[in-house]
Amino acid sequence: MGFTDKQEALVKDSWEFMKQDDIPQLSLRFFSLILEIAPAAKNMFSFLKDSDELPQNNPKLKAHAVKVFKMTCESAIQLREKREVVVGETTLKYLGSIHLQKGVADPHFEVVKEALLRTVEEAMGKKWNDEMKEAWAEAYDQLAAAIKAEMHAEA
Ligand code: HEM
Ligand code: ISQ
Repeated sequence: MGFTDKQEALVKDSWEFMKQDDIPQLSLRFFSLILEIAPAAKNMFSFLKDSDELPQNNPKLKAHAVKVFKMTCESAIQLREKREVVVGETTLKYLGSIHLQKGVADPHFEVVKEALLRTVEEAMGKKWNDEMKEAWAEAYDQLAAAIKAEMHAEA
C-alpha cells in the first residue's frame, strides 16, 4: 500500500502537534518502551552498555532518540518525493550499515514499530485514532523497508 496525501497530512499534523510537547521526554518514553518490549536490546546500544545509569540522564540517548523520531516523520514525506531520506547528515546508506554492524535483525523492527506507535498514541491523547495509527504505521514500514533493503544490499 502506498502512502496517500491524507496519510502524509496526518503524520505531518500530528508531528507538528507533538512538537509543542517535550520532544526529548517523548523520545525517552519511546526508548523506554523499546526496552520494555525487548529488554535484551539494551546491550545493542553503545551508550547504554555497561551502564546502570538511568536513561533519563543520558544525553546521548536523548539525542539519538530524537533523531529516530524525527526521521520517521521526515521520511514519510521524503520517501514519496525522492525515494531517499536524508535527515541532517544521516542517509539511508549510513542507516543500513550502522544497523547491520550493530546486529539488528528484521524482527527488531517490529519492536521499534510497536514502541513508536505507542509513543505517538500517548502523545496525541484524545486526538489519536485508527486512521492516524495507519498513517504512522505506513510511514514507519516504508522507512523500515528502505533501511532493510540497504542492510540486505550490504550483507
Ligand atoms: C542507530 C534510526 C531501527 C538499533 C541508529 C541511528 C539512527 C537510527 C538515526 C544512528 C544514531 C546516530 O548516529 O545518531 C533508526 C530508524 C529505525 C531504526 C529510523 C527504524 C525505522 C532500529 C532497530 C533497532 C535499532 C529495529 C534494533 C533494536 C540501533 C542501534 C544503533 C542504531 C543499536 C546504534 C546505536 C549506538 O550504539 O550508537 N538508528 N533505527 N534501530 N539503531 Fe536504529
Ligand atoms: C536507534 N535506533 C532505533 C531506535 C532508537 C531509539 C532510541 C535511541 C536510538 C535508537
